[in-house]
Amino acid sequence: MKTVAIAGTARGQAIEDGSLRETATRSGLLFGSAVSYRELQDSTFTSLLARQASIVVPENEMKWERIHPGPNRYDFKAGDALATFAEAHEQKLRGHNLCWHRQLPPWFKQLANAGNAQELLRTHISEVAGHYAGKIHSWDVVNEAINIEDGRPDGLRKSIWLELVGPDYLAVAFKAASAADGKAVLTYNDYDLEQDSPKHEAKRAAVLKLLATLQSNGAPIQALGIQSHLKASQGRSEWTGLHRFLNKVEAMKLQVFVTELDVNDADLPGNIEERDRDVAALYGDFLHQVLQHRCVKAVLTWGLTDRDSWLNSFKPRADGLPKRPLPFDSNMQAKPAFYAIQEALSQRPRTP
Ligand code: 9MR
Repeated sequence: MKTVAIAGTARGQAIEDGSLRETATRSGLLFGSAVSYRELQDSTFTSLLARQASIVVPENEMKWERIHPGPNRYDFKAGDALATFAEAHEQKLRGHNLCWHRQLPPWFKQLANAGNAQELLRTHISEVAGHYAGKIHSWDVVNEAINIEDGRPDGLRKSIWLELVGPDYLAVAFKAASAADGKAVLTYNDYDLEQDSPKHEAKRAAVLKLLATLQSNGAPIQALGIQSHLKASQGRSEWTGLHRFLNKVEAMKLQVFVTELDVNDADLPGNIEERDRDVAALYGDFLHQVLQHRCVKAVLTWGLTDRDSWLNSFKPRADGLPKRPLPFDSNMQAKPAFYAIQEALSQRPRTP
């Protein structure tokens, strides 16, 4: 791995007053993070969020199971709370997400069938995107539709949507989102697109095909979200595949958002200084690379502090130590990752 992020730590400390929000703004970028409704109740956290983020996204609160708990019942309370916070702090708001195979409510699985699924999808999108119309910077319209392991030639995941609606469900979702909210940047969002590995290369190829198919079917898609859940143990990378991929996405006239960035330190030794250094180095290296591409307009981490990272509840370290995947630690103090992000944002090449 390059030493750039380590140098960034030293230099970063001299400019620690610059928040990530301000630094991103100076480079013509948005920086922000995913937020949970629980975090929004914590005033120490919300001061940090207001200062550091110019864009926010609800971690779970706009997903089907939360926002559409009954066939004819919508619950906008938690999503509205974040929308109000974002407005009060002049932050942009991402919507996540309108169509996914996970976090569907129990009623959906009982009620949905091949005869009504398309209509259920359209109605949901019309209600939810309609409710937030005018307030959303960008919607993740479809999330994680590719799964190479499922073995289909087009790479599409054998999801409940594919099963009940067929491959057209993606175009249906994008058209419904566009009808409900003509202003939001309509985005396709997926993971495993970053590394120089055969697995990620196959996924990049399938995503490119998917984007091209959507465009040729007249689906109103304007952006790609690369989730960027990175692993600190992945080792050195030239990011060759990612560069080629982003050039192609840019040629398709799509914007790109880094939507869910974090660095999983699962396989690093326990020592905190070493771990923080390696996590920061990967943040710095990755962002220096992707921010060379003019199509990349926003960077969001999946959470702001280690305290609330999904990685700590879902996939604990083998030694039981808490993971440290985000720019702020559990006491909301900036970590080396903060300075690495700050430096990468500040070095974004200027728009000509
Ligand atoms: O961070 C989210 C976690 O709280 C949820 O329980 C989980 C359920 O699937 O989803 C997590 O967020 C995911 C996001 O919505 C889509 N990309 C992967 C994220 C991490 O799993």
